[in-house]
Amino acid sequence: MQATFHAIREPDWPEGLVLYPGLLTGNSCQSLLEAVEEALKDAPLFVPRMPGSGRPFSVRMSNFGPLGWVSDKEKGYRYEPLHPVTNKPWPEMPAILRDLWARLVDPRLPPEAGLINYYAPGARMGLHVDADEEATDVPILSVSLGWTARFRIGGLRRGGHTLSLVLKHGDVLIMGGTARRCYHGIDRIYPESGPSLPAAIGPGRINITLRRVTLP
Ligand code: MD3
Ligand code: FE
Repeated sequence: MQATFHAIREPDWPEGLVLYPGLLTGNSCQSLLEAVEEALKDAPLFVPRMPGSGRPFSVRMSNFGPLGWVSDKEKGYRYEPLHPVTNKPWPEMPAILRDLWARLVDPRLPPEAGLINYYAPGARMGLHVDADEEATDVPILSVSLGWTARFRIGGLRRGGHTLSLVLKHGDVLIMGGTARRCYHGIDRIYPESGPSLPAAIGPGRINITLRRVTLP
């Protein structure tokens, strides 16, 4: 797993945003994708819906860990211990993700949710802030797999200037400090721009975000 380990921070980026390009090597990505494929047999991708309108997200989701992020028309965004369709506990967090978190975020406070986002060709995620966690000051760690994405991040308010970053297979991104509270989203996925995902998942991109949800 120890690949480049070159943290990138740029002066025009929000404070607390750190990119580790290609931190996960080919083999680690491969075993992580196998863990995702295995998890999805037990906890299939579900279609999250906007609170109120019930409009579906284009991204499909599942989770690892004791808590999973879910959203539906009636109850909105929240963390739940059970899968919304199967009503079973989420699959265990893979060791590779727990280790990555211990190294880059906090060895003593484990992540509780590992949100799996699947972007089929054409899927996107609009600008939003992640604010459903009680542990608002603990960084979020993201791992990108498969096709490359254009990630956009702005400031603390909607409508300010934004900058875009390219997230590739094996990239790890940490959002701590100010960045943790910034608007962000995924504009587009570049077709065929990275390794294929397992056939059981489909073409496109997987992003896994590790989150601490509750306060210790
Ligand atoms: C910046 N996911 O799941 S990961 C999300 O690629 C989400 O699927 C995107 O935004 C994806 O909520 C982006 C990088 C990321 C995650 C959380 C952040 C960037 C963030 C929280 C605050 C600021
Ligand atoms: Fe987010």
